[in-house]
Amino acid sequence: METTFEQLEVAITGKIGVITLNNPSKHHALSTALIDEMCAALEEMLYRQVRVVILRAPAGSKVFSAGHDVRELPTNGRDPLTYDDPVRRVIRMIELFPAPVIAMVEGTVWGGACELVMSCDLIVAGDDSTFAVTPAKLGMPYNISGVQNFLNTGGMPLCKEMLFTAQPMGVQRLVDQGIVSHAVPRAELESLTRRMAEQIANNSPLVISLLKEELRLLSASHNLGPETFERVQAMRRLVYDSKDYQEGIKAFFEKRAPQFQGE
Ligand code: YXS
Repeated sequence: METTFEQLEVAITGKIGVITLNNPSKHHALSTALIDEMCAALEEMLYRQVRVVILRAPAGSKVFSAGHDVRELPTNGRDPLTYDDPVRRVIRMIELFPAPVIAMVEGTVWGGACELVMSCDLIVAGDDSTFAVTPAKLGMPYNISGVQNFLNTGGMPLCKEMLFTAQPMGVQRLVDQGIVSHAVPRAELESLTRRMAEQIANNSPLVISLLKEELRLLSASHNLGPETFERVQAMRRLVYDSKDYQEGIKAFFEKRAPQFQGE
């Protein structure tokens, strides 16, 4: 393989590609550098015509990914989650990737990493994994396509509970909602994922690619008019211009609970 990766391990064996997050000192936070590498790895896999991609953290990880790299979030009144945000870029790439991407989750998943995992086609997880969707804890004006992604994966009540409480949720709740396909002891996770990947890889790649696109189009078919979109953008702007947003980021770095005033 020609591309070199520093924040990932990338392997292609036969028809199966594996991307392993590899920045443990920052708990695999989704920095621009890491996401750029993920996009490059997916490009390579597209070129090599892999039929399934497995996205994982190193075996035994305590944290699957800590989410957006908080150090890269702007605090100068600019929108922190624009269309070109790195996490959004890779999520679009996964959605459009013409073969299934399986998220194999070990450990805790935070913030933007939850959306990344949920944008994968299938999720299998260790039975001790947890998922925390954190914008309300960080004062973050989450964007409408991201919220739609959460909603598309699970039911409205669970989606609201995750978004409003921002607390880690045990994987079994997500299995019950059909968001996670299987939660198994960590020792069984890799063999289960491999088995599933091989079953997919042996099927017709053309049909799977067609089904994936059909499902994507059907699940994204909630059109918003320009006026509604602009109204939501105005609400988001109020959030990223707020003192609470500054407080959320400040509290993160000071390792304390944020004190939100609603202004
Ligand atoms: O102090 P050093 O330099 O060693 O760095 C520490 C942490 O600052 C760093 N780190 C991060 N750096 C950037 N972005 C992050 N998201 C991030 N998370 C961690 O990694 C080093 C080790 O972290 P430390 O000491 O806290 O480790 P720990 O084992 O005590 O705790 C592990 C975690 C995962 C429980 C803890 O690091 C944590 O709570 N991380 C933040 C999780 C989180 O709230 N993520 C959401 C990020 S914002 C986001 O994704 C969205 C935009 S949103 O929230 O809207 O969905």
